[in-house]
Amino acid sequence: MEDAESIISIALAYPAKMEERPANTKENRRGAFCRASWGTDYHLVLRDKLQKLADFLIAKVPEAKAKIMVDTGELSDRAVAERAGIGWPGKNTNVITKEFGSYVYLGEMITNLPFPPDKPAVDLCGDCNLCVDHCPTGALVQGGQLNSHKCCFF
Ligand code: B12
Repeated sequence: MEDAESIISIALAYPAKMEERPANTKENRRGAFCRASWGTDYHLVLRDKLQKLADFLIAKVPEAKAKIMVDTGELSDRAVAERAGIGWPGKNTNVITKEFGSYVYLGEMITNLPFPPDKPAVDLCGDCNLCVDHCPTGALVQGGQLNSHKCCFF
């Protein structure tokens, strides 16, 4: 967007606890899916919310333009969220928010509207190293780096 003036950054928390966890028994084996994959695809949920926000902005300011991105856009969602004060870069390599930890999805909207910028968040991790110490595959190294060969993704 040639006349871009600001980026609106959003985070949406996802459920981190299952209310009724099925038991893993010999007769009924269950697998485990990462929390980020539970429920409706987050790309659709965040896009829908950002579209509602864009519609609202355009209703208020008819010349407003909006370009929405969730995960697969041109931008680094974390870099945007960190600069907007949504959270700080955690040692688990995710953006950590004060309210929901790192269990949030990120998305953003580039606009031609000049909004005043927010301040980056303060890093509250300090000496805490729990995520690095407890990563089941030992993929988190040196706080803020991920060894992709060890990540369960691969
Ligand atoms: C590639 C990718 C992956 C890869 C590689 C992940 C990795 N750790 O490198 C794989 C497939 C493994 C992956 C996995 C997951 N991902 Co992913 N992924 C992405 C994607 C598409 C690009 C990230 C990227 O490499 N960017 C390029 C690099 C250069 O930038 P960056 O990592 O964003 O870092 C910037 C800043 O954070 C900062 N920075 C980074 N590290 C550090 C360290 C320090 C010390 C400092 C000061 C700054 C700093 O500098 C960078 C440049 O400005 C983003 C979406 C997007 N478009 O951004 C989602 C994204 C990062 N993933 C996300 C999620 C939810 C996951 C999973 C939890 C999903 C799951 N199924 O479990 C896992 C988490 C694994 C993990 N611990 O990281 C979320 C993270 C949300 C959050 N709270 O931060 C994102 C933002 C998607 C979204 N829109 O919500 N992912």
